[in-house]
Amino acid sequence: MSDKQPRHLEGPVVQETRPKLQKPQLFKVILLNDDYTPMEFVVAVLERFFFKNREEATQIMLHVHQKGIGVCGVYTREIAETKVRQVTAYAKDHQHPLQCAMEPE
Ligand code: TYC
Repeated sequence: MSDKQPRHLEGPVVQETRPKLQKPQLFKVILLNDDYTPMEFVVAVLERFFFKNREEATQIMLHVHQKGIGVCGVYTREIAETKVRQVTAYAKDHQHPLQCAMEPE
């Protein structure tokens, strides 16, 4: 005779659930200053691609203008890559030398 009871007569199965999810690495998308891109164009970029309002966009643009570099936003890798690509293409399209890049947080 089997010494094992049927499953339905045994105690509950308790599964240890320790979430093993990693937080995604984040990247800062940055703008670099230059002498030629019009201030108004940089403000428009910050509104269009980073969803800043006019006031925030102006502050970020002036920060970059004065300090040489500034953060537009922080995103996961693929979003950050897309922002950099979009801004770079948009600037090139308008024949401005505006440089956009990303760096790990
Ligand atoms: N320095 C530019 C000017 O005086 C303005 C500017 C600001 C350009 C920010 C690029 O990322 C930039 N017209």
